[in-house]
Amino acid sequence: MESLKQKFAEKALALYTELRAINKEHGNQKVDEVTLSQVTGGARGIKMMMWETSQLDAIKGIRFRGYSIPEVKELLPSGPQGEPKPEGLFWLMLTGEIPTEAEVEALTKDWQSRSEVSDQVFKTLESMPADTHPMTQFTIAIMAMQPDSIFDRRYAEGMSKTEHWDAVYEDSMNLIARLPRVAAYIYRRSFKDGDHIAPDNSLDWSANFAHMLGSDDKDFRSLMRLYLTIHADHEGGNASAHTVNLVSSTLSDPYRSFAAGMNALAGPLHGLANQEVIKWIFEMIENLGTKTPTKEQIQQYVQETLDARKVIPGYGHAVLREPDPRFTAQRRFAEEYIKDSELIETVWKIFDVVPPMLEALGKVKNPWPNVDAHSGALLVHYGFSEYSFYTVLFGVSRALGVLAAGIWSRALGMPLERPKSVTSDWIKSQIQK
Ligand code: NMX
Ligand code: MLT
Repeated sequence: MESLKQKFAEKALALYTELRAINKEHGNQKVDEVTLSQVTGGARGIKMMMWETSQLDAIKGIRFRGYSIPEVKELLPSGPQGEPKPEGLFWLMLTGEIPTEAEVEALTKDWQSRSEVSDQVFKTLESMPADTHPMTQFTIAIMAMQPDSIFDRRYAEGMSKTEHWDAVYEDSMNLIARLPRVAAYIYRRSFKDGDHIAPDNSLDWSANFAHMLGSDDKDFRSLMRLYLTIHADHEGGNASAHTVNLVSSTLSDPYRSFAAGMNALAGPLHGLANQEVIKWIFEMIENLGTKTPTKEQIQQYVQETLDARKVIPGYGHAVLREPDPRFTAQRRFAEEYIKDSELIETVWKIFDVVPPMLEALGKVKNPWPNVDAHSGALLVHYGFSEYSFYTVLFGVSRALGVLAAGIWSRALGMPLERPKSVTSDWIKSQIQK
């Protein structure tokens, strides 16, 4: 057994035993109270699931096994320019430990050895019109890989419950290893006339992805390392993660559960917001007739969007109540690596203009930018302006968190997820009481 799997097995078995004891002794302890407006308001804040890989704080933002984004950047093994490698984050999410350079190197090699994508997947993609939305192509390609599921085969052969996590681990590792190739293939067939670029297996996961997309620029490789790290996980309640968790709790295999989660990510209030942001900015620039709009001009355009009863994409969050540290990490990257980008300057001006305007509406709980407010402008800077592809990039990264969490869920023997629903009559009957 390779060292990551071995390490995980030891930690997971210990936690499984500990949690059973905790549940036995304290299972009836109350951890939450639910109000009517939470029931009718999208279940905000209700504690109803376990998610080992990360936890979100409304003010401080995301913590991956306790580590903030600046700490992750500081501590995880990194590429040549100091941006963290997502391989290291995956290791951290599975073990709770910061890996060594050698451990990350070994994980890169493991993924390289699993990265071959079968021709059947490419044939499936080729059967779709090239202008099919990249997120639709992405979920169909994931499902086209499903016949490779080790979990599915071993379940049919009668594997015992104690082996579930092992089969999910194998599927998850294979899936993560193959996603960059699949995503790059979708990008090149959609936007580069099918002029595909073969993988370079001497590169780490992110740099190889950048290479297959069409860039060997060292700064873009660094951006990909950062991007694929910071989008990986945002605790379990977000729509894509929660979907994966729900579907995998039925013992549907990692391919099926991940594809389901990607359909949630493809919604404009969730991951698709990254394409909506840049589309909105491009439309604003065209509408105003300038690539360097003033704050007053931006203010006027924001007002028009709000008057049309549309949301300002990239702003607001269901949990966060301060600027998203993932926005700040991308801003820090832009300040360090990019000089004189009119588009990035515009993103920063929008950051000055939008929050007070949303605050003035009196109903928006969080007026601050989220992760999606910045990512598009960075990608455009490096030549990737085809924004309908952006959510696929988010999805490749999100695989790390949701699949790591899925391995944890099976190792801890989490049961079928099945919360309670109520009717409006039931709600009325409660009020009359
Ligand atoms: N622009 C305009 N109105 C907004 C915005 C915004 N950016 N954010 C919230 N509101 C409105 C919201 O539509 C609601 O209006 P109404 O009562 O008329 O229906 C009101 O403010 C209260 O909403 P909140 O409780 O503040 O937000 P909620 O938790 O329901 O939704 C989002 C969170 C993220 C869905 C919401 O802020 C939004 O639609 N933002 C824009 C889309 C976006 O950037 N999504 C990406 C989230 C991050 N991700 O990658 O997933
Ligand atoms: C995410 O990364 O999943 C988004 O910020 C949405 C969320 O956390 O609800």
